[in-house]
Amino acid sequence: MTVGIGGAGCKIAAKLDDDAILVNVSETELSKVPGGGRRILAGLHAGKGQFKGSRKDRDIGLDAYLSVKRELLSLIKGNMVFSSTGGGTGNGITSGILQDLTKEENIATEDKTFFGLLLPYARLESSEFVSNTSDFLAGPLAEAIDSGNTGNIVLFSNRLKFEKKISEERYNKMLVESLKVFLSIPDKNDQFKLLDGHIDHEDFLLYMSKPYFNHFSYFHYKPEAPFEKQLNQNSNKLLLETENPIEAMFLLEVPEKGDPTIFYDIVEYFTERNVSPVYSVVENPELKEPFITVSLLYSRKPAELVNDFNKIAEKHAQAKVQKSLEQYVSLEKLNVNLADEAKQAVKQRGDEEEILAILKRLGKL
Ligand SMILES: Nc1nc2c(ncn2[C@@H]2O[C@H](COP(=O)(O)OP(=O)(O)OP(=O)(O)O)[C@@H](O)[C@H]2O)c(=O)[nH]1
Ligand SMILES: [Mg+2]
Repeated sequence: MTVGIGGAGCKIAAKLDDDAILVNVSETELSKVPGGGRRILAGLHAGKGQFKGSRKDRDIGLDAYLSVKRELLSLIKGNMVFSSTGGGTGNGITSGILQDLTKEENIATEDKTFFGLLLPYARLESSEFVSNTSDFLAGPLAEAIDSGNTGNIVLFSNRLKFEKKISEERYNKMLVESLKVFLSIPDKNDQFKLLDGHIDHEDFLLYMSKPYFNHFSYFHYKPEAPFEKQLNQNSNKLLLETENPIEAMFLLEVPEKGDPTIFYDIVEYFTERNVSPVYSVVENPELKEPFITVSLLYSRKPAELVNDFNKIAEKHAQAKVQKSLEQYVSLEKLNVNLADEAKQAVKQRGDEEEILAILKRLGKL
């Protein structure tokens, strides 16, 4: 089951799962989400009618969390939660969940929660979204990861959406389709003939229950070319960039009568990096060439993650400062232009000597 929180979280969860539970503080926003299942309206203390969102204020989201805390904490167990990190509602309610998970003693593997978080593109999105995200990564998320009480965390990014000017609807579809490729690993193991290794539902669940960042990608695998190069070239552009993996999983699908031994090079690639991958090789008769789905778990320390994120945000701020500096510089340029003007004026009066004197005074000669 899937839980969507706030604007972005609800839209994405509803696309992934017809039974998704959708949570928001705004009745208007909730009723507009197409698809999905039950709606939960989180209550606001100060609310006089709840038709507005949290207006990017994470404290309002956190306040609303209190009204749904008990219900949500049991709903998210063993399930997937989607939220943006920039919006007030998504950020606030998800922060509340993470803070409560952090306090729990010991959460069983099958009860761990998977988080799909949508990060703003710092270069182009509003500064409130960016600072909410920094606070979220540095605070509730960092603490929850340290407590070991979350499952995998996937960091989706809106970078590609803005850079390639993709519509929200289409981008959400891309995010969901991409995640579905990763989530289909255990079903494909059931469905297709197994040639080597095996990932069953329990292995998959165990993998998903680890409190690390999950970066997954998929591509047609060419056995004659180095795996490392192909992995780098095909990194998933919908996700935040990855770090060195500490664990890995891959599913290799080969065509009928395909060579079932081409996976050894991939295992070797990982073992050279001290990672022993969980893997399986299956025969997919619909394929013409091998196809690989690979997931890397990495443990970017939250502080470093925040640093990365802040660096992008800082660059953005610097660009702004640079712009205003340029405006200032153009004032100076105006002085130079004034010199030209003076030159022009004197020229009109026909006094060449005077021109030289003026230019000298302006430091031009
Ligand atoms: N990819 C994508 N990003 C979205 C979508 N809706 C919002 N966002 C992003 O999510 C962030 C804003 O968060 P929302 O989820 O809209 O906000 P919210 O949680 O409803 O919080 P408030 O509206 O402030 O109450 C920004 O970074 C937006 O670019 C969406 O449908 N798809
Ligand atoms: Mg909203």
